[in-house]
Amino acid sequence: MLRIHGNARSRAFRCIWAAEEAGLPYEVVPVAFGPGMAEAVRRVNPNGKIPALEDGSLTLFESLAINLHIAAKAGAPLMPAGEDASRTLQWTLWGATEAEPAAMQWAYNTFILPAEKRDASQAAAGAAALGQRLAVLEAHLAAGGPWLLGAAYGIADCNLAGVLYGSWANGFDYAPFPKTRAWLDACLTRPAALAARKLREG
Ligand SMILES: N[C@@H](CCC(=O)N[C@@H](CS)C(=O)NCC(=O)O)C(=O)O
Repeated sequence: MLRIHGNARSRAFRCIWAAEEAGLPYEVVPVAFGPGMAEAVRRVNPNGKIPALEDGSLTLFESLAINLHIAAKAGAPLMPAGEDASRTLQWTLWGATEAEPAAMQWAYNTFILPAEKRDASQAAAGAAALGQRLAVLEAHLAAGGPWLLGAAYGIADCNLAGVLYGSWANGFDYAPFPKTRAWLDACLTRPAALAARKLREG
């Protein structure tokens, strides 16, 4: 049994989604935001953040690493073999290091921080940085698709769409990126995504 520590309004959303895609039994060990959260989870995540995963004797932190683990347990097509395994790592790391910092800069200054703490110039800088990355993704999807690795949906799609979910759900302008928009729509309306979104969005 996968034990996902966190809550669906956190990055645990991604892991719930991955567990749903994998069709593996899982439970969410609820961890609420607020004072004491870090101490409550430090046993399973020394960073004091959520999510964390327990799977038997294994404990893992980092949402996207957790998802790679879940997909590896499920096997292909969620975690493909050979060169597509390397492409899966590429898009997952690109999501974490290229797309996510830009998306979060936009998100913090658009809807996460209280209104009086938002900085419009930071939001614009985040949007511009995210747009640069999305242009790369757009060209990739225009050359192939419908999924990141071609014909089969995989954990690379779940991971990158999970990173972009906050911008997709909160009004980022995807109009200049129609292929990306269509791909995100397809990812985030899969039955597994809808199950995770139900926990997050109510
Ligand atoms: N890179 C980490 C980020 C984890 C993270 O920042 N989680 C947030 C919730 S989405 C958190 O625990 N924040 C509480 C804090 O930073 O104190 C991951 O993807 O798992």
